[in-house]
Amino acid sequence: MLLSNEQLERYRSDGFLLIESLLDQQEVEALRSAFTRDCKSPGPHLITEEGSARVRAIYASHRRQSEFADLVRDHRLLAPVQQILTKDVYIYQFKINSKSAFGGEKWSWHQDYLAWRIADNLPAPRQVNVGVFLDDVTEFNGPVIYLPGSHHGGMLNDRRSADSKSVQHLDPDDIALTPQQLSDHVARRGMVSPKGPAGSVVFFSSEVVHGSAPNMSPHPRRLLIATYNDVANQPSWPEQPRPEYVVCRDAEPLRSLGRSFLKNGELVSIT
Ligand code: HL5
Ligand code: SIN
Ligand code: MN
Repeated sequence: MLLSNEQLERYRSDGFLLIESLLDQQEVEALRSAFTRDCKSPGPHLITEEGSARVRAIYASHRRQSEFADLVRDHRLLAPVQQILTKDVYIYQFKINSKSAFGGEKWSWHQDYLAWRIADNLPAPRQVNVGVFLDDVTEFNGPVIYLPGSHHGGMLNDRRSADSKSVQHLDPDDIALTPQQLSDHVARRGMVSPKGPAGSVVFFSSEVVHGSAPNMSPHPRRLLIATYNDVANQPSWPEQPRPEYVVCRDAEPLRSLGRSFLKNGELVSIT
């Protein structure tokens, strides 16, 4: 699977690109079961909503469940990432943001690369995020909203706020845009929230501003986000590097499976 020149052009201009129904229903089911299974392994990689036992996010599932280990090598995800970024890429971060029905909380407006520059000394914004919809995404269940073109001007902020929302990871709340910054950007090119059936995929830049509203609908919105980084762009590790679940250490270039991750029900084991 390769992106057309027109799709590449859209990614470069907007900072994101939606491909509807890239994965089929059987594959989505397999990923959902792997997610449910993974949520049963306790640890700091599991982040709950404030004052609740509900899962807000879970990190590094690709290190524990083969479905995800294979998915990140699936040619439908990896080939476009290589086209956008470079041939040698690895997984920098893997997370599933689970916005549950009736109360999944918001994710504040932010740029990802700022988090990684502050927390991990990541030298350059040479990442592509791949967002995989594990549920149908509609206007009702808290879709991610992007500000098209906002990846062109570099980082809008330069520090983390003093009060941290979560110690396990850097919550977008801690690096959120000001209302003024947001209004200025929206006045330029507006806001877009890609929607589509489960199995749809959004490729998005680590510089594009994005955020999402709470989910007050009766439908969950589970979103898997795999962040690929250029192998030549490793963090220069700070004195106290963050745990491996939030910044992956395995920087071996990923090799494509050359097939869909569930072809013939086949899964390769975790490496
Ligand atoms: N939670 C991530 C981290 O690395 C950063 C956020 O969406 C990415 C801003 O801790
Ligand atoms: C994020 O940027 O990681 C959060 C986006 C979302 O899950 O809505
Ligand atoms: Mn983000």
